[in-house]
Amino acid sequence: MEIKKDKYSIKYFPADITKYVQEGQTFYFYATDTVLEVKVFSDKIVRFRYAPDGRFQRDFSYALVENLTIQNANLSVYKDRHKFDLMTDHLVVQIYKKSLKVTILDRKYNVISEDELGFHWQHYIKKGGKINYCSKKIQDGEVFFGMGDKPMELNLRGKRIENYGADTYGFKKDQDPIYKNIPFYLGLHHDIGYGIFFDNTFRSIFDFGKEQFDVCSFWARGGEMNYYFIYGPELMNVVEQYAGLTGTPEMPPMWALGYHQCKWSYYPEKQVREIAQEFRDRGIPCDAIYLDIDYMEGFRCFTWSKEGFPKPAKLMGDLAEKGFKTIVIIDPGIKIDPEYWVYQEGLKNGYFCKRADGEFMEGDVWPGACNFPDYTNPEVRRWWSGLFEEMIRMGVRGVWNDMNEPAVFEIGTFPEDVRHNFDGDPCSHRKAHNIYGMQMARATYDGIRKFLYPNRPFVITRSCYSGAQRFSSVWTGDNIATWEHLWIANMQIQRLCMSGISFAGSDVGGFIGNPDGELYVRWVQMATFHPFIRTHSAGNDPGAEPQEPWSYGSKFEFIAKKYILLRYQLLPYIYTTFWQHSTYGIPMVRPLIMHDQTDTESL
Ligand code: NBV
Repeated sequence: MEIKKDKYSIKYFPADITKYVQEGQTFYFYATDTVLEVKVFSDKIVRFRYAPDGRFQRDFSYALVENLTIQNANLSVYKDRHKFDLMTDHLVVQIYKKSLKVTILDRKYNVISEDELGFHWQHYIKKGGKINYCSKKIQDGEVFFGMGDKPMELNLRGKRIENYGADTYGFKKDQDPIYKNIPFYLGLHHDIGYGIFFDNTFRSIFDFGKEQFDVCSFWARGGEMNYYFIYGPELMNVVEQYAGLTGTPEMPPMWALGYHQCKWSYYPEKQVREIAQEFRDRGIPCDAIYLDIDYMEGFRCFTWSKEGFPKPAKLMGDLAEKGFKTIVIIDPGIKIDPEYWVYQEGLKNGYFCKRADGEFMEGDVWPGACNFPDYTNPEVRRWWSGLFEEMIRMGVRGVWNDMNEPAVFEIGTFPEDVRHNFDGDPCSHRKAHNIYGMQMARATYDGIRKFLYPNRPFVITRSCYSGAQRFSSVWTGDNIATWEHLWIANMQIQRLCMSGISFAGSDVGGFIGNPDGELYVRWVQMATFHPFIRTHSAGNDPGAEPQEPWSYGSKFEFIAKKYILLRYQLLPYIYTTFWQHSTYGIPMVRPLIMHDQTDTESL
């Protein structure tokens, strides 16, 4: 029987260029129905955007800094029978008439990046829109880095990576996706480093030579093929320029770089006080103590447990006197409870996400059945940021955003039909999923920043998209107390730093399970040199042992203390490193490859 290929499984390719138009630093190449827009952002940054049916979508990005300025590039254009050469002071961008293929070279005509099939697409009849692909040749000896928090070897060559953030309790080495969505990678070959930032919030996939040894491709199930090419040639320079596009954090308060202590959960307040006192009695510096979900009344955000934390302002005041900042957790799930003011406000104003047919998005999380604010709506973000006023007045000094992949019990995350405002261009969850956590962190940051002024804000988030570093620090989620996870955490922090997110740390000692004294102190030693250092553990788990610097006997306490003290000795240096990061986008932790990129084995 003859199998007919239906039009939806066919991959389509652009036709040949028939005309081109230049408008300043932007070029349009027309190939029958397909248009390629090439926008030169600087001598080293070029954006490629494809409209397969001739119509571009809204040019909107959550990732880019506001008011991104386009730098004047010294541009010239040459044409021959086969192609157009767009020249800047650093690059030669060749657009081939055939199928809109792109090759990018340096000014010595070394190939940096060369399309294999280049841009092509498939109709996505099941869900709507198109699956937009781009494939490039892998150059001899090429290695790949970046992509956020992936818990694997630094070099991604031979791997396939996916971005669709997930709540991945006890994630394993090589598990993918996990919490974060950073569609940015760096390539390095022949001592030439470059970056590709694929600014598409749909589920995206990157294949670094797994399917075909010598082909690197990336695609997304919706949206547009819209990517930035960033030329180094130094990897350091690529990361700096990526930071120029997606931003860097403001300077944090100095205390945020000190040692932090956390547990799920210190409860009731008596235990918080005891832990704080232990630190002071033992002369172990500690700047922040965290309250996990049990500080709330029935897990209702912005409330306090009457039993466990009857006088929160007094507690936080007393902690402040001892030199501790109090950080509280806030999740996105708002308990469906007609008596609860946050729920009432959200409901009255229509701030919660709805399903396609108009019902509210309802899902179980810690408080039981919940609705979820639509942080992609600017009005919702304003409301959410206002909710922090009272907390700050009472003494909260930082906020911890968890479960914002978003996580929902039983079903994992929101169903794809859930609707979002997406800053005025409504869409389904397929498009908003990867930026949900980032927009939550943004709204949280706006509130903390406003109400803490003139003090500096501190926010930490589990999920994020490119650009979230402007608003928040991150941690790597629910890791495990094993030696392998110690290694994983070190890879994740280096990878995050290369991916524009420097203010990052892991749960010291491991969240799940109990480390022994040696593993715990090794973790403290490592985290001493990570931008963010916080011990955290699932203390509520059956069989969980205490996880504080003194929990493993005096020998290990001595070592943990020694390193925490070293951290404080290094604070001026770490603070300066943060300043370099904040000002120039220089990563705070730099893998060896960033110092000697001629040696691709030096990882
Ligand atoms: O709020 C409880 C935990 C938190 O301690 C942890 O850091 C988060 O990653 N949270 C996850 C929810 C429960 C995890 C099983």
